[in-house]
Amino acid sequence: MVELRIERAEALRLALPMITPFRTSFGLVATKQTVVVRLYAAGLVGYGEAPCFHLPIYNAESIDTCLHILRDAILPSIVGRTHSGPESFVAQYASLIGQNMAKFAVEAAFWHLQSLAQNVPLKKLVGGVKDRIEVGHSVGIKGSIEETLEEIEGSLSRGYKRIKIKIKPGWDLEVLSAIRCAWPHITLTADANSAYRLKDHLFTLLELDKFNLSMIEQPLSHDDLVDHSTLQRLLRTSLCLDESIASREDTRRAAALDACRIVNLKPPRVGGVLESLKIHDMAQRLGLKLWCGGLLETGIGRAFNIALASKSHFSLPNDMSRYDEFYEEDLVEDSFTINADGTVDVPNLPGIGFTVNEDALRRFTIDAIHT
Ligand code: OSB
Ligand code: MG
Repeated sequence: MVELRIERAEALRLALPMITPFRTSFGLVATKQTVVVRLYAAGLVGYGEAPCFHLPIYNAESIDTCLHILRDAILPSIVGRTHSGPESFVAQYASLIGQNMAKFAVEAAFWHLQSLAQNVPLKKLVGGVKDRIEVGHSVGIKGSIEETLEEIEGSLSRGYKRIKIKIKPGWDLEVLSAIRCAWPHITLTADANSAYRLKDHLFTLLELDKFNLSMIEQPLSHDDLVDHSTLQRLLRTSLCLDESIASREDTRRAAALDACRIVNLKPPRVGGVLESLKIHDMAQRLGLKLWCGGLLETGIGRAFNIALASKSHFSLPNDMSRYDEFYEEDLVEDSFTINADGTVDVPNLPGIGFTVNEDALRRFTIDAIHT
């Protein structure tokens, strides 16, 4: 790592209209807001993204809390200081409780600066080893089963290797039966975003075993490892935790309780690149399978997910839909494409491997903070 003095910083609030609104059990996103952080050092610009939601519906953060914490705590703690590497950088704001997406965005921008200053690809810097990663597409809750089958047919034809559908009580067994009827053999998963309770929905949850799903993602509450552990004992299908895993400690606890067999690692949810690297190594040590999830990031956030997903222990297809499944336009000029074999190439260029489209960034920005 090289010493870098952060001269100034910016946090931009963006509003990205979605081509079709994305519905999960926790609500509807029609315009995705996101935060892009820019850090300036040594004549270079580093970018990071905090893919928060407009309200605390996925985790406890929102766009407003993220901007508040960046403006009033994180950015002042790092600007005007010289940092010898990511460890001492994150130590500046480590006393803050939570605020993981805000923390991730600034740390990501610092890793971007490091990769530019050292003239190496981000993939190298984080210990990535793969040239290509497998990718899947996440299908929101639709108005009808027909619409769901149509979207799946489209994304399979565009090369995605695995389909994940969003489920909730009342939108589960019937839609899954219809999908399995149409495609008995595709790699299929279901994500409930915490919509079920063991005491209310045990029968339905056990029925999910019929569909040969490669996992069931976050069926129960984010703070309920105990009930996840009970459910995992009753199911043949592997459980995967998303919202429940906000740190390496959560990963250790989930493994100790056998609350899941698989972890969906989202770098913004766990608050950093360093924390992601720790969870990667811990999952490997504890025998948990790993893949990289998404939060409807633009090409900026996806670049970090791709670099991390190129590490050795990521073994299942990652949520890495191309921007045009969700948005008219990306924030990078050279968005990744999906190869015919359902993979995405991991860039080998110095930096994040993609060129930020400053014009698009300006057009979608609705507010900005300067430190
Ligand atoms: O739970 O994985 C999730 C999108 C928004 C919030 C939560 C989730 C998702 C997705 C989309 O499933 C994944 C993607 O970014 O492609
Ligand atoms: Mg999920």
